[in-house]
Amino acid sequence: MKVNEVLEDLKRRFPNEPEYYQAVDEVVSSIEEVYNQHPEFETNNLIERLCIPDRIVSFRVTWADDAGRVHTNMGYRVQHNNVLGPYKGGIRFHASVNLSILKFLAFEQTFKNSLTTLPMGGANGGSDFNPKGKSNAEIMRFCQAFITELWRHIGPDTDVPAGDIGVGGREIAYMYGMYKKLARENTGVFTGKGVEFGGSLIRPEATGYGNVYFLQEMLVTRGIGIKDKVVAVSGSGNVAQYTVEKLNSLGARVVTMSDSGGYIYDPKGIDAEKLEFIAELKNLYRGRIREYAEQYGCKYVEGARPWYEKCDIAMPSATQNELTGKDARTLLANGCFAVSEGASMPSTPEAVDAFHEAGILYAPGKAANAGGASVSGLEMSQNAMKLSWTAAEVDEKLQVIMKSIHEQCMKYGTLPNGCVNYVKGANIAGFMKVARAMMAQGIL
Ligand code: NDP
Ligand code: 2IT
Repeated sequence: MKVNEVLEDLKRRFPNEPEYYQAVDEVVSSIEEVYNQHPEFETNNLIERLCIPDRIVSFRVTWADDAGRVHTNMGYRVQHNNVLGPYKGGIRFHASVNLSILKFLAFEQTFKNSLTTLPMGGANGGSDFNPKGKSNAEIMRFCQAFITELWRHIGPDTDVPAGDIGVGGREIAYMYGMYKKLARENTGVFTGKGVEFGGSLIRPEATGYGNVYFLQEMLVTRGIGIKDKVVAVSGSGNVAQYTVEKLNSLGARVVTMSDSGGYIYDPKGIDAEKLEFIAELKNLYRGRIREYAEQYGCKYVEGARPWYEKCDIAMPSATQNELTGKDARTLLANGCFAVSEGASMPSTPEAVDAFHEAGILYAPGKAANAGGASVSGLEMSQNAMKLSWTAAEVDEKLQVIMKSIHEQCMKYGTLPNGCVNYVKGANIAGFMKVARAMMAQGIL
């Protein structure tokens, strides 16, 4: 199959999966030229094998709430590609979860993990379970029910899940506990575990910190410093919180954060103390970002995203397609000169085109948010060696990896005019490594 035929073929064979087509379209259009320079790729039908997941496991998850009512959700694991190493990627618990979303995430993870320089394949999974408003005991029972099915498909050398939306340290710990009981082994089958039982230091921070490290690398290419820059961040979960923490430590001023209800605009900046309030609000009470505006007397905009506020830099860190073409044009009109994605595929194709046309610095999630997967890879290494590195050691390795990802993007994405197309760079660099490994391992 030719590379330009694959998208139509997928649409025909797998109807109604828009996020999946969107992720595939972005990759195939950036690799087409390189792909066609390698006739052996087409002879081996590499593109079709690369776009269709190796395997999808789906199952029913039944659990009882605190009142004794019995609920059934769907559970999934999309094992996309394991040519570089064990399947590896997040687990998402959100009411919107479906196969289109998980297939896009697993596809994207394959290239992201390739970029990390570590030996990991790509996967993603989750459930349409909605964790909002659930008690701790309900979360625990759900995680246990979910793993009762999933455990037979994962393992430290086969598939290593981690967190994503709705899945943090608490959920990983419950899933890991149940896995251990069923598998009768104590191995690093999940990443993002508690530090007391094999988790890596800096893993909770890694995605947000990594995104800021990547942003810094981009800014350096234009001789721009991060100090005093005004940054709009979306989201207020794991990725957003540590993005803001790192930005603050470097002297930037973060003026927005958001959740699924709306966003806050605090022109004085969300400093360390205010961030502590958000961390408590979100991590302990599962509260709403609106409460920040009540606490600190700033603006809250219900049902909107923060892209209409003036900023120098935007770091979308909530969810897919949260930044549209119209949002992108508004950001550009307000003088925004850099966008670095903490979330997975947060900008729509129209927004990405607008950033590219304007020639601003724009980093796609699969490069900029690869810090989380990278430290997950480092957690796997520590577990395999049965030792643990200090926070400083892990942070240093994370910085080296983010620098290397930036270099790979420059290598494959530098345009004749000297600008870097980070989408093209990340996709080609990620793809070439996977393609070479697939060619070497034969037709499978
Ligand atoms: P969390 O669950 O910790 O936080 C998610 C945040 O995004 C919350 O503020 C949530 O609001 C908001 N959000 C979720 N869905 C929507 C929606 N449909 N519309 C508006 N807001 C929404 O997740 P993470 O921080 O871990 O993940 C955020 C993004 O980062 C995802 O795209 C994920 O794939 C990506 N990512 C995460 C990594 C990790 O290590 N955790 C690694 C790499 C990428 P609310 O509280 O109202 O639900
Ligand atoms: O999207 C992602 O990279 C993640 N949710 C984390 C994956 C991982 O294996 O740490």
